[in-house]
This record gives sequence, structure tokens and C-alpha cells, in this order.
Amino acid sequence: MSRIRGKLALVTGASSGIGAACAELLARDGADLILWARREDRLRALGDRLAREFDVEVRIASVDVRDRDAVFSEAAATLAGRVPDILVNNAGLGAGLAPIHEGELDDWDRMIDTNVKGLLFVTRAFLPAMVERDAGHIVNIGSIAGSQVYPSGGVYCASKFAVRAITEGTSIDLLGTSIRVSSVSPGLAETEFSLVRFEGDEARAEAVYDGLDPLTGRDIAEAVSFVVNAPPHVNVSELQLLATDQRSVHHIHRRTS
Ligand code: NDP
Ligand code: 8X3
Repeated sequence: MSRIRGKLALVTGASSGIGAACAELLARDGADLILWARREDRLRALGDRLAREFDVEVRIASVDVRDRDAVFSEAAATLAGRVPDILVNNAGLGAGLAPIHEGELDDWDRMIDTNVKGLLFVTRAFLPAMVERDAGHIVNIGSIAGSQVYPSGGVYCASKFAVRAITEGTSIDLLGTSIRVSSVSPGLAETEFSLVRFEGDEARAEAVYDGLDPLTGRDIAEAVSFVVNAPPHVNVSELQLLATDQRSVHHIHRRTS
């Protein structure tokens, strides 16, 4: 049974990977969708398919979550119609993998501006309307990298530690309201994440998942579906999801063929 049929869900970073899979499963659960990412062509193709397949309403918008003005003006346009019941803050990326003393400053900007400030902008743009209605559910996509640090990943991990702190802080600030705040924190998932991190180097990206059976975007979307379908008195505050072949950022089982 779906508890979100007819509700409105906004998913950021819906053009690929985990966000696209969340869009699909939320539509399967009967939610109308708002899909944000920068690549509008991909959003349009996905949105058209989901609207047809699941008979839901879909609105798409090309929004760079780092662009504060774009976030607030698109949010205002959305809120003039309906207030989202569910916000999945998923847009994010790893940029490069380098020790701190060799890190590219532009990579640091991209990660912090997207994963931390972008998530904050989107939350700040929509949350007041949720508070006014005393209804809503925010799901932040964190990471195992939000609780464990691995070599050369310090800045990405810092951005995901920040997501964990922001999730907890938002949740505490909303005590006494009906608004739920959750994080879903995956480990290794095969999406375009590594391709983006290594700037299109396919061999390097594939090597990340060599010999193991990683999570898929759909696995994580099933977890998000579970979280948003929980009864109103239940808040799944944090859900960590790892491949069976992964037990920590340092413990990954790879089969050799
Ligand atoms: P993908 O690269 O497949 O998807 C990332 C999505 O984020 C894309 O839709 C991309 O869209 C969007 N995005 C990136 N930058 C921006 C921006 N500035 N503005 C708007 N949208 C943006 O990777 P994943 O699906 O794996 O990543 C999704 C989330 O999951 C990220 O937050 C990531 O940190 C997290 N995560 C990933 C894990 C993994 O192993 N894959 C594990 C744990 C967490 P577009 O380029 O069109 O803008
Ligand atoms: C992405 C997963 O382990 O590469 O958050 O950081 S990991």
C-alpha cells in the first residue's frame, strides 16, 4: 500500500543514477513529481516516460542548485502552484580524488557548493512553506562518506559529514512540527558518480566497482520509498545501505576472476 499516492515529490539531481531511480519509484508509488537537474533533455525524457507509465503529473526544471537565485526563483514558481510534500535532496557529486595538499580548489568549490550549499539553498527555499502547512518530509541523500573518511576523499567526505549535521540540525529544529527529516546514506553504488568524479575516464570509473556487486540506484530508491511510506508517526532518521560486499569504506570484498 502506498501512503504517498497523489502527493507531490521534488527530486534534485533526477537526471541520473539515484535521483532518476527515486523519481521512478516515487511515480510508481503514485506521487506527482518535480524533477530538477541541469540536463533538461534527460529530465524531459524521464519525465515524459514516467507520466505515461504511471499516470502522474511531472514538472521538470533545469536548475543548478549552486545558483542561489535560480533555486529561489524556480521554488517560488513551484510554490505558486503546490507545496511539495516530499523533498529528496539528492543532487551531488565527487570531484577528483586527491590528498589535501594536492587538491584542486575548483574541485573543492564544486563539491562544497553542490553537496552542502546547494542542499541548503533548496531546503531553505521550500521548508518555510512546509512549516506553514505543518506537513512535509525531507530526505537528504548522505553517504557512508558522511561517517567514515577514506584517503584522498577528505573534502568529499567533509561535504557528506556536513549533510549529516544539516540533516540532524534540521530535524532538531523541526521538533514539535509534523515535518519529518531523514537521511539515506549509501555506500558504493554504480551510477555516473565515478564517471563524474574521474571526468569521464571510463576505465578508472569501472575499476571502482571491479570484482564486487555494488548497490544500484534502484536499491537506494527502494530505501527512499520505504522511508517516505512510513506511517506519519514514524521518522526514519538515518538509514545506511551498503552492498553485501562492503562493510566499511576500508573493507570491500573483490572477487578475482
Ligand atoms: P550521478 O552522477 O549518477 O547523479 C548525480 C545527479 O546530481 C545528476 O542528476 C546530476 O544532474 C545532479 N547534479 C550534480 N550537480 C548538480 C548541480 N550543480 N545542480 C543540479 N543537479 C546537479 O551520481 P549518483 O546518483 O550516485 O549521486 C546522487 C547522490 O548520491 C549524490 O549526492 C552522491 O554524493 C550520493 N551518493 C552516491 C553514492 C555512489 O556510490 N554513487 C554513494 C553515496 C552517496 P546534472 O548533471 O544533469 O545536473
Ligand atoms: C559515494 C560513495 O564511498 O565513493 O558517496 O564515497 S564513496
